[in-house]
Amino acid sequence: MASPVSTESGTARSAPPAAPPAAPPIAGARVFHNFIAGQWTAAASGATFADVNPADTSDLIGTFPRSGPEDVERAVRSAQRGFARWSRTPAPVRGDVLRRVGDLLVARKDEIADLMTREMGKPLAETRGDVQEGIDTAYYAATVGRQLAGRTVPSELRAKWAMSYRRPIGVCGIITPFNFPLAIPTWKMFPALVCGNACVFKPAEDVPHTATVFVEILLEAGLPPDVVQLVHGEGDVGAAIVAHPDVPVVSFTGSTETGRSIGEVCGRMHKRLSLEMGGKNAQIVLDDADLDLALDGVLWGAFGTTGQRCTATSRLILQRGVHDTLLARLVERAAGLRLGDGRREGTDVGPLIHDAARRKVEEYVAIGRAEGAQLVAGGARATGGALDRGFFFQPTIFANVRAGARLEQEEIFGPVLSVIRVDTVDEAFAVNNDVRYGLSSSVYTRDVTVSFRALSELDTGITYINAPTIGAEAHLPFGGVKQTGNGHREGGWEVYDFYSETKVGYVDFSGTLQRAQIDTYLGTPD
Ligand code: UN1
Repeated sequence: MASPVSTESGTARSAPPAAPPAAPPIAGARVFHNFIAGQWTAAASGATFADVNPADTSDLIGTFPRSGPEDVERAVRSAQRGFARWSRTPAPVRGDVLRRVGDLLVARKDEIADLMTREMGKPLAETRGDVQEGIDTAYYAATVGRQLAGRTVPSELRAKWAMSYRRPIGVCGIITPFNFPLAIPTWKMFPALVCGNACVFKPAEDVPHTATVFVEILLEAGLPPDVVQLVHGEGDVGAAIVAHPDVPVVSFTGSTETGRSIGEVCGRMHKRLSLEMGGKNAQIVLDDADLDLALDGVLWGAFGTTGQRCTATSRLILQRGVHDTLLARLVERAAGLRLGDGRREGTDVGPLIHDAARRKVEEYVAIGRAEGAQLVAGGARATGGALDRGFFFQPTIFANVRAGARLEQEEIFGPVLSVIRVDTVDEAFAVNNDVRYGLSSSVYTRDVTVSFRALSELDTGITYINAPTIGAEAHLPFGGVKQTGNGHREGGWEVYDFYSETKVGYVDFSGTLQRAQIDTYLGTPD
C-alpha cells in the first residue's frame, strides 16, 4: 500500500490519513489506493490494475485501483467541500503551501526520480529534470499567491471606482499523460490550487506511483485533504470527470484524438477546457549552421525520452548543402546511443512505455518503408540480454522522406526521425508549417535575419534558434497552435488566467444615480 507520508520533517503541518490495509489481489504486490474524501481507499468495485516497469516487465511496482464513475462521484463531492474552504483561504496562504511542496520536492528529488524511472523508463537525468520542472513550477506558483492581480482603472463617472479582480472557479478535472509524470501534473495543479480551486486528479494509468507520491507530498505540505482527490484508472475515469456537471474546468494533456472527444463534451456542457495535444516538431538545419551543435540538438530532441514528448523532434529538415554530411554523422551517432534501464549509469535511451506503443512504432516503420522512405538507422526492436525484458526499440532514422507522406505528417510518439531534404529557407519553412500540429520548431543558422524570420513565420507556439525542439522552461507560457492546442497556455504567467474567473466591481460613492454612457462622455469636463 502507499507508504504513509513521513511527518518527521519540520515542514509537516498535519499528518495525512494513513492508507488502510488491504488484501493484495496479486500475491506479494504492493497495494496502492485512491485518495478520495480525505482517505486512501480502494476502488468501489475493488478492481485493480498492475503497474510494471517498462524496462523489465517482471518488475511489478504494485497494484492500483481501477476506479469507475462511482469513485469519481465521491471525489467530486469531496472536492466541492474542499473548494468551499480553500477558495476562502487567502491566496498568499495558498501560495505558502506550494512553497512547502517545492521544499519537499527538493528534499525528495532523487527518490522521486528513481521511482519515476522505474515506472516509465526515461533515464535518471531526465526524471531528475522532471522533478526540477515541478520544483520550479512550485516556487513560481508560491510567489503568484501574492500577485494574483486585477486592475483598477478610472471610471468615466465621478466618485466611482472600477476594478477587475480574480475569483476561483471550482473543481478542476486534471487529466495527465505518462511522459512527464510529475512535471505535467504540477503545471496544471499548482496554478489551479494557488487560484483557489480544488482538483480531481486522474494520472495516466502507466504512472500511478509518481502520482501517489505527489499527492502525499501535497498533503504533507499542508493542503487540506478535500482540496485534492486522486482517482486512478483508465480512460473511463477521465471520461466520467469530463462529463461530471460539477467539474466546470478541465485540463488535459494527451493525444489529439482524445482531446477532440473531451472538447466535444466540454463544448456541449459549456466548460472551460485547456488542451495540450500532439506535435510533429521539426528541427531545420540551414547551410550556414554550426553542424556540431545541430547534431547534438537533434540527437537530444529526437531520442531523448525515447521520442515520447509532445515536443520531440520527429522531423529533421536539412538544406541541401549540409544534408549528406549531417545525415552521415547523425546515423553514426544514433548507432552509438546506449539503450537500457534508465536507472543504470550510462543509459542514453530507455524503453517505450508499453507494448502497444512499441507496436505503433513498428507500424510506422512499415508505413515508412511502404511510402518509399529510406531506412538508414534502427527500424527494429532492440533485443539481447536485459533488453528482452522491456519495450525497447532502436533509435530509427528514415532519409528521403517526402513532405506530405504519412511518416512526415503523423505523430508517432517514439524514437523515429524523418529526414526531409530542401533547397531553400522558404521551402524549409513551408515544410515545417505544412502539418496539422504546431507545438515547437527549431532552426539552426548563424543568420540573424533568418532567425527573426523563423520567429515570425513558423506556425508553432514555441520556436528555438540554435537549440532543439524540447526543453521549454517552466516560467514561460507553453502550448501550441493548430491541432496541438485550443488557444490556452500552460506555464508562466498566462496559465493563471485559465484557472481564475475575471470579475469586475464598480463602486459608486457619488450618492446620486449616475448613468454610464449617458450622463457623461469624453470631451465635456466641468
Ligand atoms: C510534453 O512533452 O508533454 O519542453 C512536455 C519540453 C518539456 C515539456 C514537455 N519541458 O520538452
